[in-house]
Amino acid sequence: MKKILIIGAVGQIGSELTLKMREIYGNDNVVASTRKTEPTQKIKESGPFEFFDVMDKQRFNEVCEKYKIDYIINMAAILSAVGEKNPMLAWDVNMNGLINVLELAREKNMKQVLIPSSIAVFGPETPQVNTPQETILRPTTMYGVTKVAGELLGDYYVRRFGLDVRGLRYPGIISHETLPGGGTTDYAVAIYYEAIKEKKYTCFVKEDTRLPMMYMPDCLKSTIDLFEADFNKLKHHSDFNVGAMSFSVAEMADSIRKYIPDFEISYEPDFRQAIADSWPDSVDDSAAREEWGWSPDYDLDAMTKDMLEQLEKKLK
Ligand code: AKB
Repeated sequence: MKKILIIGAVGQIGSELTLKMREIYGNDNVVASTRKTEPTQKIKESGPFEFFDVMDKQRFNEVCEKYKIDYIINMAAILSAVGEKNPMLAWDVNMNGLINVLELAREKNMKQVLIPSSIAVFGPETPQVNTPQETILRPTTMYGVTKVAGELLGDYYVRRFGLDVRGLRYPGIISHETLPGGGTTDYAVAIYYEAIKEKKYTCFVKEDTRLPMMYMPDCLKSTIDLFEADFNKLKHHSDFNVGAMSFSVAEMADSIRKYIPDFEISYEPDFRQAIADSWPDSVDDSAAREEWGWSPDYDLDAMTKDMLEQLEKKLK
């Protein structure tokens, strides 16, 4: 049986991934960890949980020994907006944390490391529409710089040490369980919360800002499908484009108005506009489709319907 450690298990994706993987691989086989944020009762009660800082290699090693970990999923990261406020923190967590994960996995002959990347690897010189798998990677954020370096390091460990490292470039992820923290695409979550609470939302990017996005069920599916993929069939490793949908903020507002006709939106762009403008509108994910069968389930309207239904129950 696989023994899986999820680092960053209290964040937006980590919290849902932990519960989903416990369902699939057995509660005791999925260890959740975080640096200091208190986990939810669901995470604490459904399986093993450890507090540790990925920068503390000795303690990290102790946790891996204790549970005989042979698979690591590293969800810990400082995202784009917080990373621009504190670039050195982003470098420290995203790079020094990552190198500890890769080194420990190499030293302990682990079976697999999965490290998410992001559309933040792209920059203003990258083709914006249907962005190819292989293209110009010149990001303008520290988060993007660390994600490009992470992809290169992951592929280096595959080539140089034969370690099985995998990663996918997440678009903006939309979900209703745990709020995202510090990203540029956070508006695409906040808009639904505010639609239910206030029937209005002031967006920090302009109405025609269009980005690739994905609903959480597809995010979990893509992560677990890549985790399960046959290594011998992979031609790429740490950098798979994964697409699901692509829409502007105005199109999101129209989709919400199908369910909340008097929803109002206004715009006050801030520093995150420049970050959003440097990222693609949509991505070409044919490598993920060919190499491990990627195919998303949700489009904008299906996601809007489900988000509003779930948040209605949660917030009212
Ligand atoms: C962010 O906005 O920083 C993240 C991402 C696209 O990786 N959600």
